[in-house]
Amino acid sequence: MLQYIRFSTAGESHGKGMLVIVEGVPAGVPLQPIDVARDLARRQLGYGRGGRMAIEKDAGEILSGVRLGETLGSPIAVWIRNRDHANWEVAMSVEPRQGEDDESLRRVFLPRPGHADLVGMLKYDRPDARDILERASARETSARVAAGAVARRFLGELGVSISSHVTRIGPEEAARPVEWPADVNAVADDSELRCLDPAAEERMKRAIDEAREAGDTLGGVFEVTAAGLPVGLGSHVSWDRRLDGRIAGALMSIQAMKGVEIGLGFESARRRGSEVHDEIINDPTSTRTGGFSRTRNHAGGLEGGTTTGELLVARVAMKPLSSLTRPLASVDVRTGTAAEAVRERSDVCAVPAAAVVGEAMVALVLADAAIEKFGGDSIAETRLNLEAFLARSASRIRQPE
Ligand code: EPS
Repeated sequence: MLQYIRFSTAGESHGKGMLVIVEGVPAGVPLQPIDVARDLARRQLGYGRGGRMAIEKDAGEILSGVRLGETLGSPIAVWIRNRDHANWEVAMSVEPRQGEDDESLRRVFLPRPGHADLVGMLKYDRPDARDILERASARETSARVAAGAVARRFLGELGVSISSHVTRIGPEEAARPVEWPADVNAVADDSELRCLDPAAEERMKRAIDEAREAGDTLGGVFEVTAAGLPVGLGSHVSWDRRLDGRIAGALMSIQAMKGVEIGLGFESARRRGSEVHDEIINDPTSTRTGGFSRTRNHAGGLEGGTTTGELLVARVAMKPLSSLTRPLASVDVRTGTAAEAVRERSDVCAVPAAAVVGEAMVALVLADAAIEKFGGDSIAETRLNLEAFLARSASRIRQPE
């Protein structure tokens, strides 16, 4: 499917830095360095992160596509420097290095189970797993978050806001809030685990401490929500325009993600239809939903691959990180003999950071779907088209006799 807002990232974890180019954002979107820096800083947080985050101070430098605080409609490039590169200049040198040994080049011959190390070495015919793991690293998500910050700013101009929170770390699950906060991110950003349940958060932190002491790692589940969406993004007409698939694909593309649920998700497979589907009521005041609303939101804001205008809800399962300080069994690829996998410095748990990356990926998909639906070379044009569509939907509504 043609993408209207596209982005590409480049960069290795311990190379010079990460670069992202975002194309297709209309002109006139207010965008300042702080918009990017704020999300990059949020991605660096979270209880359970390792030593690397003390080194990096990601802010991102906007290189193009923005002038005097507004987008120009041209490609937006953002550069994120890797401060840690100063410690890796030999091992990550672009030029060949003569006379260096395996240790100074930080070559890796002991692939980690669960990581891209082994399949990447085989696929790309590389003798050194460093050639693979540097790009497979979730450091790349910093570039996605920079792109997502641009998409978020664009969506903000259309009245759409995106939040995330963590619902599970390993065995510990958060209770759903009795009263849902008006601004989920305002509450989640104040929590070390982006968790809305303070009691569960304490248990989660203990679980992370225990995993760290055991030389192990923990995964979890986070939820991304998008509020203020208009009805009609995505489409039922072709498989690749269905928004459920586009959102799930984007979220599953994040390193270490193993599952995505929309709305009630897997639970809907256990229930009868009458206990799943959200009944429709006439609601002329609710313009974003086309003048109708629902008694509940099991659909998670999507029906027929199209937004309903209700809250979009996607939950994502993250596996435990595959760099363990107490390594699993592997094979030395030089000799074929059994050996422990390499010990790489890493995080014990990165679910809160992954939630911020999830926000970015959802923002990028929704921004793309918004341009697909409303077009516009300027944000003013996009907004006019959105308003005209909603006015047209409202004009169709019949008041009950
Ligand atoms: C990562 C390993 C760790 C993480 C890194 C992802 O890096 P290092 O090997 O330098 O300790 O800190 O995440 C980031 C650098 C980041 O910015 O999120 C990995 O192997 O995927």
